[in-house]
Amino acid sequence: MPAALTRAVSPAIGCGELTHLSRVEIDYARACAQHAAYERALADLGCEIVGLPAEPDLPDSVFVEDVALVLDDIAVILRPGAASRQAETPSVAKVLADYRELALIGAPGTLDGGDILRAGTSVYVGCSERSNHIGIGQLASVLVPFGLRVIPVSVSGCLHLKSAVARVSPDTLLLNRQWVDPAQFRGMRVLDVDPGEPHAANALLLGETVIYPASHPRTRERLDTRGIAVQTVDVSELEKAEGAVTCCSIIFETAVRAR
Ligand code: CIR
Repeated sequence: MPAALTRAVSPAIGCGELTHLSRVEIDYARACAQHAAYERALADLGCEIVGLPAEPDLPDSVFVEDVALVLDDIAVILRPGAASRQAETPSVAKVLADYRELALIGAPGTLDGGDILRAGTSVYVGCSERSNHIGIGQLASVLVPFGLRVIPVSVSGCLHLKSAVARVSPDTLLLNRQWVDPAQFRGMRVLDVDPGEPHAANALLLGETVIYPASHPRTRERLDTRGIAVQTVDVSELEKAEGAVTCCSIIFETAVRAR
């Protein structure tokens, strides 16, 4: 059974990091309701929710994706590129230690989970403002023994690689080519976001269904046309904090236990 590690929205979410967005007020109660509906969508698709309590002093801590990468063989505790987010890792590491052996990205390496996109044995990692070459090199060393190949990818104009591209089927990427060059992903089919919806690439593939933000209806139509099953969630308050659907969970198989 898959698990989804999530963390409740911090009451300080309005003070989080912003890189490409201007600050607008976030309705905390609405953000919590949207997060709860997101968790329900994960549960409806078969995930056991492993929920962490809110962290009042860590504004961005709902975006758990950025602090760990969990694979069948190992969990890698990342080192977020924003200093304000580095204290998010210990509580996530403590939970994941029940399920996997842990590896760590160490200083001066930085790596945000939002920059990591797995497709089979390829692990694409965005060279972004948050993830540096040292962190990417450390990840490559950790993953080689498990038969996984890290492929650094150029990305610009957005926060993370997965702001620009995400998987919507085993071999299809939803992608904004203004921010990432599709030629970097060999052997994958590409579905372009609607040009009027630049933030529409972030999608969470769970089994054969894509959890997808309600804010990108024209791109959603493109998914429908391709025959991709979509479960829409409203994450408008979390989008004001520069988050979307991949960043609010870490999905992993629980059947694989630490050896
Ligand atoms: C940040 O800038 O770190 C947060 N405000 C948003 C992080 C979103 N993370 C993600 O999409 N993986």
